[in-house]
Amino acid sequence: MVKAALVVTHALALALLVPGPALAQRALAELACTPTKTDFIYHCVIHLTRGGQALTGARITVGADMPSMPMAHNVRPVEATPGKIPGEYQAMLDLEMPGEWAVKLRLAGPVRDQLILLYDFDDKGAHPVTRSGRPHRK
Ligand SMILES: [Cu+2]
Repeated sequence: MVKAALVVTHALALALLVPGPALAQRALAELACTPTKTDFIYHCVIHLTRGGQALTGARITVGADMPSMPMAHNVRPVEATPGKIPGEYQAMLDLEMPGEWAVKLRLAGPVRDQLILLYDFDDKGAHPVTRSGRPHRK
């Protein structure tokens, strides 16, 4: 009896260690934003991939929040439209101030998922925020 219980435990541990297909196939997104002539309105291109392939046909709702200022902003989520190349989508983000924003992508269609992208927005565009909290410049 003891041995059987051990075997079961071992199988369970393995199941937990091996990522399931859903996890391995998570969508990844990158943002490239350029400021427009209007203050804090950015034109953003979202590059969406899954398993290294361009993810096409997704419906993306884009929202934004400032982690450092909870409840301070109320940015209305917008629908992204397909961009020029497969896996590309574009949206205008009307942010209320520069700084660090958590851009929230809600995906529907072939993949249902939610992605949070931390980006620092300034007068040149948007840069991904690294774990150290400092914006990453290319
Ligand atoms: Cu703010």
